[in-house]
Amino acid sequence: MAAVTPGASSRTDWSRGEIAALFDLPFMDLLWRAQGVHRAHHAANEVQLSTLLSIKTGGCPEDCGYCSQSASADSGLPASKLMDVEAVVAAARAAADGGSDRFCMGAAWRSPKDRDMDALCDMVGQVKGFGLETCMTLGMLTGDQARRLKAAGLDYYNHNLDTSPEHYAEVVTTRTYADRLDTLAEVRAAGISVCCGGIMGMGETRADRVGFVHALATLPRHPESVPINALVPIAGTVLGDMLRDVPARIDDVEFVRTVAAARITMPRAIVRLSAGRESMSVATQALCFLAGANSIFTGDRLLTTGNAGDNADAALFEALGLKPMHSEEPARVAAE
Ligand code: SAM
Ligand code: DTB
Ligand code: SF4
Repeated sequence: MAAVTPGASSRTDWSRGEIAALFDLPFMDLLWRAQGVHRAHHAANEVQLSTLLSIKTGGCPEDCGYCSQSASADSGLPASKLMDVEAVVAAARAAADGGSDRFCMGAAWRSPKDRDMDALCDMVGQVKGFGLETCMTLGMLTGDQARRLKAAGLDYYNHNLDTSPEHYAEVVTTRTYADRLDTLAEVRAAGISVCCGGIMGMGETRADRVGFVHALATLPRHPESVPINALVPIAGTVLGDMLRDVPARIDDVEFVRTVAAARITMPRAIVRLSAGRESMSVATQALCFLAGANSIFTGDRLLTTGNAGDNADAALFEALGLKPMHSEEPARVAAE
């Protein structure tokens, strides 16, 4: 593991102009710089492995334009209730047996109900028992809910800003950027590590991608995990339908530039190459790793859509000489 400079703290005063200048660099210069930052803070060829499970699927009252699980989407996805604790624990055991480090449980809620908290805390406690790191993404949290999850042993909370503040209202109207920032602050205050990123390819401009990276890199403290998703266009969702007749997939080079900008501005974060890998070539994924991505979701399923799958990932790791990271993030966070 590459050493982290003791006492060094990451800059949180990036300007939009500085980040725009990173995006504007010649591609090779940008990758060279990103790889240098990466090697100064992380092991060069190690990739962290996370596994997702949708513990409560569909019927969500929010109107996120990308999401199959919104009740306002016409994606044909039936709504289900919160899974039983035993079924979640069985899936976590399988993830641990498969070599995953972190188990991320996602629920299609605007926010959890207080009556669900006991079951959620039970899940966290039991999943930790397999030696897995725990992550949840449940929508907005109150401070009290965040503290309860922390007490149960929750390591990470995923809550994405998704795009720039300016573009946000084009994507979701049932909540605001400020709502997202409020939950992120509650998660931080509770002492849970933050996982926060976004989706590229939602019709945003370069300036929006700059604004998105700026929003993350100027949080009071950088997220420990930054998932960068490429939009998975899903029929029946606002964005899936709107982008059907245009080149929906974000340009590969622009996607890699976004990963590199995240790496350079948030040097200690684990940057996750998240949704969208299934339709990405090995070469593009390799460029993302070169640009500083060092985490993926494993398995053949994300929440409701397909993922590259273990066989494809074994071949990817073999081809690129990558090996799984056994995460030391909590120790590093504590040492800061
Ligand atoms: N309901 C919770 C929330 O929104 O915070 C958690 C679940 S939500 C599905 C988690 C994240 O998945 C979203 O914030 C979004 O960034 C990502 N996501 C959802 N649908 C996606 C899609 N079609 N393509 C890419 N990323 C997607
Ligand atoms: C994140 O940024 N990506 C993951 C995780 N956080 C929860 C979710 C991706 C979902 C992709 C679409 C789906 O499978 O429904
Ligand atoms: Fe609901 Fe989350 Fe999907 Fe938005 S992204 S509709 S909040 S499940």
